[in-house]
Amino acid sequence: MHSIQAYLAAAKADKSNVRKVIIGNEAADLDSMASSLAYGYLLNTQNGEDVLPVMPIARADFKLRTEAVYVFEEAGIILDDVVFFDEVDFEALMSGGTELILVDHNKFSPALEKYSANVSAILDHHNDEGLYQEASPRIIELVGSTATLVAMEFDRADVAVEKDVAILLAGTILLDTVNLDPAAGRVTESDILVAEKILPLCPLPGEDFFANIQREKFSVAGLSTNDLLRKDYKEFQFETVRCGIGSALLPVSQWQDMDNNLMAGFASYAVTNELGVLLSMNAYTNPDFNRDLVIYCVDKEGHDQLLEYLHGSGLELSVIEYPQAQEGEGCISFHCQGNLAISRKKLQPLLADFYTK
Ligand SMILES: [Mn+2]
Repeated sequence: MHSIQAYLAAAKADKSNVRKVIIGNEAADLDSMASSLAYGYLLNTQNGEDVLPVMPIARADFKLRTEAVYVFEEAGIILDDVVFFDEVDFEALMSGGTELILVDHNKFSPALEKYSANVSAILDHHNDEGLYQEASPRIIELVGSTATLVAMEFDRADVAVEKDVAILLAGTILLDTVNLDPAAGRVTESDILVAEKILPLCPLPGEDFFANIQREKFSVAGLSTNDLLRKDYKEFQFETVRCGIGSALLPVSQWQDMDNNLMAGFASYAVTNELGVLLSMNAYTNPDFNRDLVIYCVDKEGHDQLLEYLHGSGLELSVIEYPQAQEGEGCISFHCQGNLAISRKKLQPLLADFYTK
């Protein structure tokens, strides 16, 4: 039987001779990964094409994409047969003329821009950046999820969507469109039409499947402090100060229960990434939406100056007491952030102002 699993195993076995690579965007979200697997399978089924989906993330980081771990598992995907970015010699493939199919983006990240000449096809739902005009097909439609466009390609090619592909695509569409809810402003007519066709092929009703995916997305079970910091992480260089900001989806109090020496975890993360400042913006719903902020600096003076500045910047911080003694280099403090409107996007320019004055 030609299953997606059989396809992946065969594609992996032949990975160094592959003629086409499919890759999603650098955020490596479920849409990027599931769409590349399903689209590769379609091209292979349709005309025996020698095409390899490559996950745009290192294998060790995949476990941080907890919703993808869950959906892949439901679809019966064996991770050993999936190829991750650190498992191919991308440079060698590209210089050997391997074609690139982009899914879930239509413009390369700066790191991959040099391979622009290899782009041969695009399937995406972001704004069209107008690049790679010779790509064929070049399908860019502003639907809720690339997975919807992949499902439409199955239709066009008259290839049946089997249960495993249905799970991958439907799970992605539900996540991306917030369970097809018009109030979330993501879902389009195409997403709904596709979902109506493929959801009945999934073992769980849409409602339950979505609830599970959502629960897995926010699950922090089994993640270390290092994992929680790197799961959704951005780095900024402000003059001479290198600043990292993580975004963890749990309350500080819960994190303190999971790790009784957060100082050590933050300090070692800062050393590894050569940071002067490491912040964690914690966002969670309990049952209302809340924010907490962790501030770590390599020196106490820097910490106190930054805290004073943030107090004057409208974050409405109040201290969360920390029960355990902290051991390690540097200075750490924990706060409840009363001003919920200040996200990482808004904090970044405030920090830029502070460090470049
Ligand atoms: Mn997407």
